[in-house]
Amino acid sequence: ATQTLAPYKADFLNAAIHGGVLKFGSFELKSKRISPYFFNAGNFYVADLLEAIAVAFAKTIDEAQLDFDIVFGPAYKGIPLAATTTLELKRVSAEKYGQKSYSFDRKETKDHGEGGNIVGAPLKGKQVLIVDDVVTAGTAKREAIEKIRREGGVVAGIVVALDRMEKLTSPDGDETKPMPSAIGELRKEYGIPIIAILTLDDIIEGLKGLGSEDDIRKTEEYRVKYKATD
Ligand code: OMP
Repeated sequence: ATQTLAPYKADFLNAAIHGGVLKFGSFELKSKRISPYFFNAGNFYVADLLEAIAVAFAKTIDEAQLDFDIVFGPAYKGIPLAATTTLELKRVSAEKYGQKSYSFDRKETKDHGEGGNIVGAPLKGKQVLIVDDVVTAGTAKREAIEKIRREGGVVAGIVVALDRMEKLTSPDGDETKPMPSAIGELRKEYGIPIIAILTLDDIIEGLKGLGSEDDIRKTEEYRVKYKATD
């Protein structure tokens, strides 16, 4: 399939590759799978790159027409994403987004001063949109959802920079078995929209012309091995 990427996705992919956020080589994931590529959102610390990711998140959120009050970034990597995306959304449309807020969680409970587990907009009774880096198994997203619910917020959806499109590991550990996707299970379990700026399919598509033959081949092989059935 020769589907060309939307310009803002291609721009984002370009920025991620040139900024060293998307790397090729051999990386062990949290899941222990060995991946030929790795996306490190912690490397978005140069102003141009920070702008590129905020623009891509804002565009993705605006196009999906998601209804929300607060952009929530799980600590730590989600924090600058939430703040910059909220600001960029206002640039997209001050009318639609000028009154939106952002917030994030503390990793440790603060018991002095103002206290509480949330910094930024209080979540109680609000529609909360989670922004985060990568979905592989979805464990980190589950934790964020539970945290928001404990604070009385309603999770309106999740937007991530990258959906790796990976299947869950079969209960018997056999990685050759077809399995549904981590992201699909999250969608079903919580009944919320989960969208990504880029998917693994987008990366492979966008890499043609950008990446080395060897990186593309290895990434395609990885996709065959770990892609989910849905
Ligand atoms: P879960 O999908 O909730 O398991 O979270 C995936 C996490 O893995 C991310 O939040 C990262 O900490 C890390 N990760 C990346 O950052 N980039 C990748 O390309 C792959 C992973 C990963 O280990 O799967």
